[in-house]
Amino acid sequence: MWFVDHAQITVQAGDGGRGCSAFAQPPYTRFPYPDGGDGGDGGDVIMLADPQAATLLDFHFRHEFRAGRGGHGGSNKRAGKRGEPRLIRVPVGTVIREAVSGNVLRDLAQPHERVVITKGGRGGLGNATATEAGPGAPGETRQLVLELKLIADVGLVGAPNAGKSSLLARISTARPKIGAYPFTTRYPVLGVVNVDLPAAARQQAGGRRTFVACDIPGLIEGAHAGKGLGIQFLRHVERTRLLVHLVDAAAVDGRDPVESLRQVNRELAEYDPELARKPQLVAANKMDLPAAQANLERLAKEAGRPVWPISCSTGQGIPALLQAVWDALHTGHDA
Ligand SMILES: Nc1nc2c(ncn2[C@@H]2O[C@H](COP(=O)(O)OP(=O)(O)OP(=O)(O)O)[C@@H](O)[C@H]2O)c(=O)[nH]1
Ligand SMILES: [Mg+2]
Repeated sequence: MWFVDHAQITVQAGDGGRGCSAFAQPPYTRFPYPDGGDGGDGGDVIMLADPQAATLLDFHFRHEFRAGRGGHGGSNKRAGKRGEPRLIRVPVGTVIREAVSGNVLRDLAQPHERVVITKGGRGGLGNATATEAGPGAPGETRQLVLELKLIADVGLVGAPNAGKSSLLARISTARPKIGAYPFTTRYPVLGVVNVDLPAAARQQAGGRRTFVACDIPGLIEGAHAGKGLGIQFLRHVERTRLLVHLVDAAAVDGRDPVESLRQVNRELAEYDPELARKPQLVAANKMDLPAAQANLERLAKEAGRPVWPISCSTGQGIPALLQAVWDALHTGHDA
């Protein structure tokens, strides 16, 4: 499933430096002559398709990027320094549009492809080259919209009301609808999840620190035969690399969590055996409620491996779950 990550940014190239107006008069000469140097050109703003960038998440926090201005010219024909260029790294596949017109300026489809998106202003000429020293030209400013199509890495599955949307809302900037009734979620929602990683782990992952999760409607008995809503959307999780199976461990709506786990897995297998074989992490949600504790061990027994106790209300256990998701994505094994 494709999901479009958007960001809007302003980029400003550097202004050109001022040309210098100066006169030199060496000893024993009658007339001074002009020797003012040219101003340096302003720096360009360059966008680069970086294979290590995965999402546009960084641009949700930083919107303005500027390149350095050119240095002013000096006497003795000294030229001003060129302004520092500003390099903006974006994921491969980022489409750059002009915000106002919506026109596509560039589609950075190839790794390491780069484009000068705004040019620095030319430096002004000094009076050594021109009759009169001039100011530098202003750097170009542009409002840009960045767009990136993403594919989900992780699918969130579970019975209705398990807390799938609550989890996505907690771990990403996505805002799926949350409600204490089944089928609150009526269509898939994707979110970019930022994982807090130690530097070493990040390096191991090639600099990446985000993954994309997909929240789909809850799965009920008979889902594979079209009951409920979830089935229409299972294809959206078919291409994910990992499933996080959320269970309401506190059985708020009276359904036994172990039975629910079994049920949803059965529906996955009926829909597509491949889906049931996909690496799966089981997360026992609603651990803030006292009733949940007693079901933890039973759930682990049913799953045949440890489950991740979490609470979307308090946030407990979520960093550990994200770490496990991360490890599974980057080692190719489920925990
Ligand atoms: N106490 C408690 N309630 C929770 C927790 N997580 C979710 N809930 C509540 O459970 C209900 C269902 O949450 P949702 O996130 O909408 O569940 P869902 O799995 O997305 O449900 P569907 O979209 O209907 O499949 C809401 O009332 C949430 O507030 C939790 O950790 N503790
Ligand atoms: Mg939901």
